Amino acid sequence: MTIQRRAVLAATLVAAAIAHPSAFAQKKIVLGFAQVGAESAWRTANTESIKSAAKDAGIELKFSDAQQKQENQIKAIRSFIAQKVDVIGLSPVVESGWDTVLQEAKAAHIPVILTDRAVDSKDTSLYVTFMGSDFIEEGKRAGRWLEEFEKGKPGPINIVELQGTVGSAPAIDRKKGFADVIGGDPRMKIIRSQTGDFTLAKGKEVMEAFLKAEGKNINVLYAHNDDMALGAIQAIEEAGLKPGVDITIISIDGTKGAFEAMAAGKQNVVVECNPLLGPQLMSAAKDVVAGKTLPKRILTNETVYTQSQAVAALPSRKY
Ligand code: GYE
Repeated sequence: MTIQRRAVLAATLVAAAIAHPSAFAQKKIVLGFAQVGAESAWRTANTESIKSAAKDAGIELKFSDAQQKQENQIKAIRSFIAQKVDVIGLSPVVESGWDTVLQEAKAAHIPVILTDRAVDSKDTSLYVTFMGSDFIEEGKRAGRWLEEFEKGKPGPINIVELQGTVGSAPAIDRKKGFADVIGGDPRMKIIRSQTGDFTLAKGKEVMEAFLKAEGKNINVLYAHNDDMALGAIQAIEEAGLKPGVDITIISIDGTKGAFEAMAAGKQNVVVECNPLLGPQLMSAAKDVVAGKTLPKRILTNETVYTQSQAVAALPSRKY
């Protein structure tokens, strides 16, 4: 090409860009996100993190709240496919029953990123990556803390368990991890175990039933999340007992409510589960659209907080 022809071409392109700026601007990534619901403080923090990270990353977010119902999440995914979004983010309420809709996304060439909770699909090509916590490890951390706390004390140690949503990855795994650790200790016994659906109201209701049935027999409460523990603390106080003293309280998440309960001596320990997954999700969405390969599993870093550590960390707690 001659210098003159190049100059003409460049001038033509500049003129076209001025006439039609949108055609030359980089296309905004559209992310459809199928959220579980708004069942807990963890979930609220997770949703806020996703919304604000999308804004910061310049990603257009189509957000759907499924109110803890799988059928609503499946509907949301189908509508994202119909709208031809670039990427789908999914936090699956339960583990099973996703193959059909994930195959539909795959057939439409829309990549799916799993966040927070896992699916049990055998075909791992149905999603590009799964980012979130190791729930079995969280359950084990709860169990290990209890073993340490009860070291040298005589049994029996009667435990009641408030499980998360039936069929959800965190409920299944947190139950298993905890049982794996305490199972070898003949003093430890789970005397009651029931779902509280990860909500404060149900946690309170089920704890009331446990207290009615067991009276002063209960030594420990293991709750799969903070909200259920906070509901249970109310039930324990209403029954005239001292939470954190008469009944040892263990829960998972590490939200402000649990930290405050620990600072007040009403809860003994919390195993952290980080909900601030938004920035990680946005960078994964960008990578996927850019054609990069992601690791199949992205793990979140977490820790355990005791009462004194909670007091120190409370002022800077973000959720
Ligand atoms: O622990 C609980 C929420 O999936 C890790 O869901 C999440 C769990 C979290 O309702 O509070």
